[in-house]
Amino acid sequence: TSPRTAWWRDAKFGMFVHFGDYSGWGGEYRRPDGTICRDAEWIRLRCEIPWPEYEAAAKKFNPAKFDAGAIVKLAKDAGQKYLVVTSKHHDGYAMWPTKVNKWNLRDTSAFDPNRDILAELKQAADAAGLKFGLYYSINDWHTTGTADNYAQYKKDMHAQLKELMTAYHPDLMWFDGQGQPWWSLADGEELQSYLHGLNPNLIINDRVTKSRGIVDGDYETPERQANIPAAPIAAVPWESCVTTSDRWGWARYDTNFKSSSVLTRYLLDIVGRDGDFLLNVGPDDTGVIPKGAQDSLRGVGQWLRANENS
Ligand code: JFZ
Repeated sequence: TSPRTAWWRDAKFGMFVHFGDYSGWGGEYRRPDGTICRDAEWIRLRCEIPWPEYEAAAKKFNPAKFDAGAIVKLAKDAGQKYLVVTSKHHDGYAMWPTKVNKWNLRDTSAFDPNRDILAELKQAADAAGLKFGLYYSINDWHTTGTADNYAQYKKDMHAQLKELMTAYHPDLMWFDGQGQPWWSLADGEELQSYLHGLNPNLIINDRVTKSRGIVDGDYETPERQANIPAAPIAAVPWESCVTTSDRWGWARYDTNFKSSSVLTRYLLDIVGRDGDFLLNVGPDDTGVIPKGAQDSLRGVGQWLRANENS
């Protein structure tokens, strides 16, 4: 196995952060007929929110209490060694001031325009000695939902990824949303070599390409469901992502937080089978990680510290 991926193989435990304009909805949409539709980061599509209404809500999104130092401290307290943060989820909204379009936290929100949460997180992660990763969705409902010009979209995607690589120097890119008819194996391979051209040490997960039954990218990210650790694929580096509650993005109804002992058992199970555990939290509409998730994470860290010498 390659020295390039050594830090990731040693890391074992990371924090996944699902945070975007969708967090502002709190997982609930009141339909015109008065009924409530519930989802989380998929709310735009699943609840069929009209784009003008969805964009108007993004203009009011103001996670003023977002505190990168507090998030990184929580990860440290939990014993986590790396972060993976959603830079752009399926709704296409960029959490950094991209120049490619205005559908981003700088240009379409009520958030302080002088702030850059990815820069804040990168700085806090560096200060704490945590590795820094970014999630990026290949599928983009805002653009490709209706687009016929996928070639232009792919160019824009490369441009956005260059912005991310240049401004935030991620150690890892975590792709998702690759299962689209317009995304080919060749597109994934081209993207992977483009990114390695920008940083030869970058670690990239398998969802950059269509699965061919062997691992593409540097490691496999199986996901059976958000609540149960995935089964490993023999002899392949792998990571299981699981969320602390039932949803990835914040939803106000989603309060069924797993206990510290359940999460510790997941960690031991995954690590015992040579995987990494990427445990998700969803900051709320103000940017704060729900207390239930915080408590569970700190409990895992307490267990780790109590048992590190035994
Ligand atoms: C994707 C996203 O759609 C979801 O919102 C979240 O970000 C999650 C981490 O990733 O969902 C998936 C992706 C892959 C599988 C299942 C859900 N899978 O391979 O089983």
